[in-house]
Amino acid sequence: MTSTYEYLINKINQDGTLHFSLIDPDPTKQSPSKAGRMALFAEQAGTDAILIGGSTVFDQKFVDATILAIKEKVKLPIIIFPGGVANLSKEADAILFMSILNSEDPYFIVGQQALASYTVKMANLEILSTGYLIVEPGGTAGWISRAKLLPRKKPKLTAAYALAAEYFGFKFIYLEAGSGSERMPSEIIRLCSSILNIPIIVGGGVSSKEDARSFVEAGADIIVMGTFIENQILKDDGNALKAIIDEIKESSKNRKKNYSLK
Ligand code: 1GP
Repeated sequence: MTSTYEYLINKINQDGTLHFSLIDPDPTKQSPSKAGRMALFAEQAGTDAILIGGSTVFDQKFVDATILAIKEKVKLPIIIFPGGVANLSKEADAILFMSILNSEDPYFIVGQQALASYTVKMANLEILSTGYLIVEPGGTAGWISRAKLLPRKKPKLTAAYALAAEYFGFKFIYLEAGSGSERMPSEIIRLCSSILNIPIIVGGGVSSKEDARSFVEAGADIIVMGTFIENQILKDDGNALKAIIDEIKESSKNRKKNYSLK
């Protein structure tokens, strides 16, 4: 059986930039069944994987219930994008096992990961090790994780952290501007893309075809959208999302990336 990692790398190499739909399992946002419908529309719109995560999840049972409801509706890989130790579930296919490399607090760099590691092992989740970098303005993720936010106007600083992360052996880099925030400057993505040999995930504030196209052109390998999906997808059955994903696929189809499996 193909691993989630192989699926992602092969798809990036063959198709170009991928799209991930982020669904927050926080029950104050939506019920599990509503999350299932959101995922179904996202799948029909052409998304490549479902991310499950949020900064304010405090009980694993919501994560389990949300994933089970989504699994009833879609065939896509379901990947945990943990906001903290409670954001785990054995029902997922894989987890972005992340270190927030520019946090000032070791708890967010390796502490909570160590505390969660036995649970992750027992859950038999596939590990997608990810160096997570939070750039200004950083949003809730930046505030909670005590990040020393990377400056928007100094791309070289983010790129230096990203390169160090690759040298440490992380399989992915996640450039985060903060959910619902001003989106990542293209210059940062461009510089990282020019020096890294691992895929770049970018998220925060993507809400239009123009945003998506500029990220593709800068070299993003995976574009994550959460807030837009949360606000829009049940209103138009995923039509607006489909237009953005079509733009991603169209603008990245001729680019050539050839990542090797690590
Ligand atoms: C959050 O980058 C993601 O980590 C998604 O951000 O909610 O702004 O799409 P948005």
